[in-house]
Amino acid sequence: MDQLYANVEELSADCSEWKGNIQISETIDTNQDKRTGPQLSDGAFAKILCLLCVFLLIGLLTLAVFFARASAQWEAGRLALGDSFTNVTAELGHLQTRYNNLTGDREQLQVQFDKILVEKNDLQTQFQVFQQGWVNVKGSLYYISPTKRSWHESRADCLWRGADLLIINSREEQDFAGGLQERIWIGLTDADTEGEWKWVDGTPLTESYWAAGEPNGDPLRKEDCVEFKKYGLKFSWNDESCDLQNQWICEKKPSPCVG
Ligand code: MMA
Ligand code: CA
Repeated sequence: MDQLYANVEELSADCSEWKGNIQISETIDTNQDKRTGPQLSDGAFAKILCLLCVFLLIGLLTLAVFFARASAQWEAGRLALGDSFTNVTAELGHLQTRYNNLTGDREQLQVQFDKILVEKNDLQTQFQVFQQGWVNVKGSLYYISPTKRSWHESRADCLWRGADLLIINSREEQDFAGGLQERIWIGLTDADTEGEWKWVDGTPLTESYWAAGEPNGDPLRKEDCVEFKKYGLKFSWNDESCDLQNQWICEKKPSPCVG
């Protein structure tokens, strides 16, 4: 028990000491508040204000430099953009010119293409005609038979081909048929009226190339049809029996080219 009282007293003594300390420190703190707070001197305040002004000035100068640099960069950028715009405009002009030229070229090529297409179709038609045995000479098509038949069978073949036996109405045609160097039937006959020679289209004979002594109209042979016989000569025709087996020549005008 005595020990207990002794401890309490000891604690009480410690507490008193601690309280004393607190009071001292409170006194010290109170004294400090009175020194640093409201009692800032005018000189110190002016110094701080001056310092703030210096910082502000430095800040303003920094901003001014930054603004000047940004402005210069912006101006440079604007000029570069202007140059780019000028270049792009010039390039656009060149491209427009090139486009116009190419359009002109394309139109010319289209015209050429159309012409070539027409020529190709024409050649194709001619080739087909040639394959069928026709040759084109000065605007007329001629078919020379590879075989021999009578005059009437020969004419029937020409009609079947959409043509008729050759009617000679120019010196060129006479020379062309004479140049074939064969006995060949042409579209001339006097079968309707003896001695009255007519072409197969019904027109009368005006320009003739009879061989010497022809037409002799041999009554025994009933010579009502005309052939090339003396083919090496300008005057080469002979009247012959229509039943003789000869080659023949058909003639027709080319049909207009379609497509
Ligand atoms: C053949 C015959 C006739 C022709 C004479 C020409 C013999 O008959 O082709 O038509 O007139 O030859 O000599
Ligand atoms: Ca004769």
